[in-house]
Amino acid sequence: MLLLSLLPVILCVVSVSSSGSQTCEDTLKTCSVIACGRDGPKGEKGEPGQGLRGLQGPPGKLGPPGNVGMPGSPGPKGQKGDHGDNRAIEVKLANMEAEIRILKSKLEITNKLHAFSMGKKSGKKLFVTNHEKMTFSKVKALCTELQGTVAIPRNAEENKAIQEVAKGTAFLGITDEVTEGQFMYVTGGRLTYSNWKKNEPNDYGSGEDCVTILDNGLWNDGSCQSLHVAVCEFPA
Ligand code: MAN
Ligand code: CA
Ligand code: CA
Repeated sequence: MLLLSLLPVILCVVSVSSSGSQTCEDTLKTCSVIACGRDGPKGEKGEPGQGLRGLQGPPGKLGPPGNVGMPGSPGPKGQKGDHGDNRAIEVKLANMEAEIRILKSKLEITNKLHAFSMGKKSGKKLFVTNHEKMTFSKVKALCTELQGTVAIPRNAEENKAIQEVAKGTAFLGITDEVTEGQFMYVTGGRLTYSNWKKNEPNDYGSGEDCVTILDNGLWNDGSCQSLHVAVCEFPA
């Protein structure tokens, strides 16, 4: 029926050829009726149409969280913190102070007991010996180490005390080493008391510059290199 209605129109017959320049579309411009051959290759996608755009749809669903990023650069230095807790050290200090108080009172008792055992009398100097015999310089060094001095009798009472402690010839803290014939205390000063034996001091032989107390309590000048009992004195 359609074919019959088109009959009066000029019939164009186009043979399709791949090499021919005239296409079926070109022919369409000049012929009202076309009888094309086999289908040509598919044309390129056309431009979007000019129709009205639909409204924008709702936002999609939230995507999955991304990977953990790299660590950032260090922040600025903070302010200085508070002082630490000193309570532990304060407790330790209090304990140590309590311990020192206990030790002090124990030492006081120990010192009293020691003085008592040494025959110490209140207000009197203490004379002590280990009964060892040695040169005068050794006696000086020993007494100094014990924070004492070589025994010096300043009166008859002290002379007797030293005599009783020594129980033999002992060095006294007196010499004429500086000026011959001028006896001085090792602690300084000239003699204020003496108890020389008859005919002493005589600076016998090649010289005698040290002073000894004999077992009878009398004094003799003797060699500082001789060995005699060491007696030290400690203040009253
Ligand atoms: C005698 C006396 C003393 C002297 C001694 C030395 O006892 O001459 O004066 O100091 O000998 O050993
Ligand atoms: Ca002398
Ligand atoms: Ca002498």
